[in-house]
Amino acid sequence: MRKFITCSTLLLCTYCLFAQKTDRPNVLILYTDDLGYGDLSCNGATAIATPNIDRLAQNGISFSNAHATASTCTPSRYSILSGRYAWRKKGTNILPGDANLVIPTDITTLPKVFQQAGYQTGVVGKWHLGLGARSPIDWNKKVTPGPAEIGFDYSFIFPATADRVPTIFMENQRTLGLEAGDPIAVNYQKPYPGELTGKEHPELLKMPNDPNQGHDGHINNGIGRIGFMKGGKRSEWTDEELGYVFNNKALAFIDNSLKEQKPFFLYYAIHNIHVPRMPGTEFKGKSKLGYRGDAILELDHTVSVIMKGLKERGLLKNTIVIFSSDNGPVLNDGYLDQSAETAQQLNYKPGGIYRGGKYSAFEAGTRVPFIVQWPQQVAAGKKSAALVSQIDLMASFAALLHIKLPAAEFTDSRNYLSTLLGTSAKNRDYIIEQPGNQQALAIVKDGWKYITPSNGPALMRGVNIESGYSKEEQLYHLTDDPGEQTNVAAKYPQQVSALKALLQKTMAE
Ligand code: NG6
Ligand code: CA
Repeated sequence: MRKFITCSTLLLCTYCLFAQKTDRPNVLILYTDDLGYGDLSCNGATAIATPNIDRLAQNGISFSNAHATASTCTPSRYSILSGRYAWRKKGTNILPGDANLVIPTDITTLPKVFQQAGYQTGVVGKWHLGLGARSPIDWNKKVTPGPAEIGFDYSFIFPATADRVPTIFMENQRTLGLEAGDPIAVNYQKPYPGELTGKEHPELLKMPNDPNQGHDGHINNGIGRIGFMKGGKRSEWTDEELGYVFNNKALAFIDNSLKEQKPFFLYYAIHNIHVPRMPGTEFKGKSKLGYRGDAILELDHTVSVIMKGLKERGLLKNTIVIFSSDNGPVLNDGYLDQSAETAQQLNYKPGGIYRGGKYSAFEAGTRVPFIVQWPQQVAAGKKSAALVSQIDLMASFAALLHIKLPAAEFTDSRNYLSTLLGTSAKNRDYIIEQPGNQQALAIVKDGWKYITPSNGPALMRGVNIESGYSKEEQLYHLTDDPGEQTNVAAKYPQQVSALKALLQKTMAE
């Protein structure tokens, strides 16, 4: 077996020659968590600088009307990986950390498309799509089905969110660092006798939770979490190491695919900037925006580490890098980390000009940063206002790689490759946006947006975000009113009927 060489100058080595092949570019999705459209300096933020992410935009194409399918995590991730709207399937809303896998193992998925094209596929970072097929999950054994069964050759993940138990890493679906004699047990109902909780022992917490929002169960690393856990003491992570560990695992996966002489598809689901925001110590206090801002700086650093890693391996030119987020921004999502206060002082708008945020039916819920860099094919410094959705990555990459999606299998994914690569300005016909409230949906077409009537408070108190829920029908003319200030449903009843009919038709498909 040949020894792998990491190089920046040996342009004639086999690996670099292989790396420069154009028919099967490497694909890296940098999928961030809860990052708002307005959280990047290239999208207008002034209170924070994100030079490394901005550089991606300068070297590629940046979209101003790109959407996750939902304004929360699990449904957006379900869609990007399966090419299907999550509202079609029950049980795909925000999952507890002990939920079972929600993506069926017998359907075509984004990573399976890459596998069919001969790629090495991997996921590193946050999972939050459930694991196993039976409850309770035995965390002390290999847990299947999981990433491997939906198309990832390699996985290095934490199971749910950083604020949910179990607070462990899993490599290829096995808990890392588990010791015999200290088995892990997890539940979301009641504490284990003898285990200290944040609720009873706030004096043990290094970051206070917001008492109105829970996060006062199991304590790991001085931070209260949602849910209860015992055992596995030496397998629990330290929040400050997450960025470092995931970056190393992402680069190690890339090295391994080079060794295998295969192109890679890496879905790097970056844990930042979800709560609890407890960035690496070197980033603490470095921004003007509390730990949320510090987490953005750490995220920007992650992008620099990964991009430098690609460059050193001679992979920059022929790797498609996609940078995006799973849903819009939230300031107070359960911990008192000064994010809301500092944002108010600096009049900082993480959603940019868009209304609402995470969980919301308003635009800031799903309109997220979206950048595509591919030096070999995509012109640098482009901007696109085309309507695009993460749900289309599956069909678009299938088209790029000449993989035929099974005609008999239903998906919502469509081929918009030319728009994504900037050679066309073609909009997606329409998109459907799913807020946290399962009763509501929104549809956007030709600059108009209709939100279905639903129950629910107009202001989500805990997180202090406008929900976009109303018992009235809502219609916004996004082209003239991107901030969704004026409901024009009464003025344009025909638009309302047309959008409503299209939504109903899609839901019936
Ligand atoms: C909510 C949590 C929030 C966050 C979110 C999931 C409460 C009160 N809030 O239920 O802190 O964990 O779920 O975020 O429990 S997401 O980005 O993974 O969708
Ligand atoms: Ca999220």
